[in-house]
Amino acid sequence: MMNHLKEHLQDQAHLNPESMSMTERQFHLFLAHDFDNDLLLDGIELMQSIIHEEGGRVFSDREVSQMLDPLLDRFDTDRDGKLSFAEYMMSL
Ligand SMILES: [Ca+2]
Ligand SMILES: [Ca+2]
Repeated sequence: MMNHLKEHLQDQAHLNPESMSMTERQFHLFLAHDFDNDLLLDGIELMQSIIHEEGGRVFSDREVSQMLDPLLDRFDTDRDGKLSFAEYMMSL
């Protein structure tokens, strides 16, 4: 697990965001929030990405479900409760 993470970060160090396509940048953004590396963003990971965008403010459970439920309802097309990269792309 740690080795995998180190390898991933090493790969990242060689990347130049300036030369990436929009899709590549979005894919790295997606990977940055996929903490368990299963290539799916679950509710917790999505929440982390929303908190990050909102500057780290704390949300109540109610606010969390108000934000996540419509998101998953609209973009989780295969209804597994997680967003794949293809589903995530549609939500941007
Ligand atoms: Ca994940
Ligand atoms: Ca899904």
